[in-house]
Amino acid sequence: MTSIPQVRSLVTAIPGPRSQEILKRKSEAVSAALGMAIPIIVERAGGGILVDVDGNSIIDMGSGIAVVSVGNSADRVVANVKAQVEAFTHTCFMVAPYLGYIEVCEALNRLTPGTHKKKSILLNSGAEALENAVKIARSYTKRQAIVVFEHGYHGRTNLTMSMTAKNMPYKDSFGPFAPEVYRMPMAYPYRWNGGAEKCAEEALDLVIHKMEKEIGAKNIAGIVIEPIQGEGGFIVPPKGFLPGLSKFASENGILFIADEVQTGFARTGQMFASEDEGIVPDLIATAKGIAGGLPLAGVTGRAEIMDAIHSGGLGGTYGGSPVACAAALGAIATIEEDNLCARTLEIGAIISEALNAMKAKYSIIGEVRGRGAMQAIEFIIPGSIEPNPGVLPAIVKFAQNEGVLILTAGTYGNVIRLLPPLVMPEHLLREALDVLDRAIASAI
Ligand code: PLZ
Repeated sequence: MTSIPQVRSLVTAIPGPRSQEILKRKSEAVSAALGMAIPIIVERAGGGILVDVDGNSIIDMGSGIAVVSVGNSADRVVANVKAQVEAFTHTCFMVAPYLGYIEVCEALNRLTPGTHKKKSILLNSGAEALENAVKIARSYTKRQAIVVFEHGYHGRTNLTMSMTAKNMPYKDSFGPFAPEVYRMPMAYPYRWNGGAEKCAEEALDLVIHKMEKEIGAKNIAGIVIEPIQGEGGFIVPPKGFLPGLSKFASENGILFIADEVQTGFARTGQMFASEDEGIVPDLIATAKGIAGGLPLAGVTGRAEIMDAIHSGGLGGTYGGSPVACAAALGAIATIEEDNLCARTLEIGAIISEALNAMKAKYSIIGEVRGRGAMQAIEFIIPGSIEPNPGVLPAIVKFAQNEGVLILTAGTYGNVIRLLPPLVMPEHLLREALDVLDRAIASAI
């Protein structure tokens, strides 16, 4: 267990004087293009707590954007990383291979949905995983079109930025964008014209119709979708939408590519969110929660697809770094041995009950949605479904001033999302939810 006391405690205002000093240096040294969710400088972190340089202990409801699901500096991650850096730090897997990379691929092949023969490659980031999934899909199918969705997020490289839906801040002024990326309407029940029921009835047919008429099914290499959209605002499509897309893909020689970068590794209460409706993706992109905070990502897929690429066609200097692989083996062991999927369901029940109670009290809450330890609140102008991004800064600030870090999301910037570490003690979780409740009350 972490040595950091699992208590929320503020000894200065946020930011405290030492954080302020260092944040001044940040403004001098670091590009202004980088955002910052909370104005503190972190010194240590563990379990559900971030400790800043002023000695404030803040409840972490973001996990570094769904990364430290096993907690910061989790025991097995730390032990494996220490042993690995002492043994060796880098050879480049394509130059001189090592066991850790192979063991992470074995774990991915075993844990991802489907009992068919699978193979994997490892990369450094979620975006790089998506880039590679697209390369593999195009090479395997000998087709070029890639289908993505409104509100989707896939990264910040040129191709993945092109696949990402939202202009500001991800794309604005950064064009030209990659060709052969086609965006389909997303089955977004809350905002579907006519409501959630109509969404369940109409969305799949509409998307299939558009793919057939506007792209041509035989030109499509892959359909890329997050089973629950992350940055887009934790949008959960209605039951049947993902299985319908997957079926359309397999009937038309299209690869179904699940972007489980944010939803993967127990975040939603199952190892992968695709499992919820029994989806077996042809390719699955993973990152974030895979390695307890070290940069690592993977693409896992049907062996015949993964092996169809010419020799030397995939790779990179650092992909599957031995240190990141050691961390991943520690993180995966933690998830499996400590039953974090089951724990996530308990966390999810607590969050869902609290958020729904808030929804009943506050008319600025339009919808509460998500699954497991990935749940969100969408804020609206009362009496309408008009997005209400204006209330977020005050809510976030109130929470920060009370020692709780919460993240925002959403195409309309009107969503608060909760992504606590899956090892967060229950009392901290309940405290954070109580602070959020008071934060919303204060913002009305
Ligand atoms: N696919 C579904 O959520 C990363 C982005 C943070 P990288 N999401 C956090 C930001 O503002 O840059 C993400 C994701 C999904 C792909 C990615 C990209 O993963 O590791 O950030 O490249």
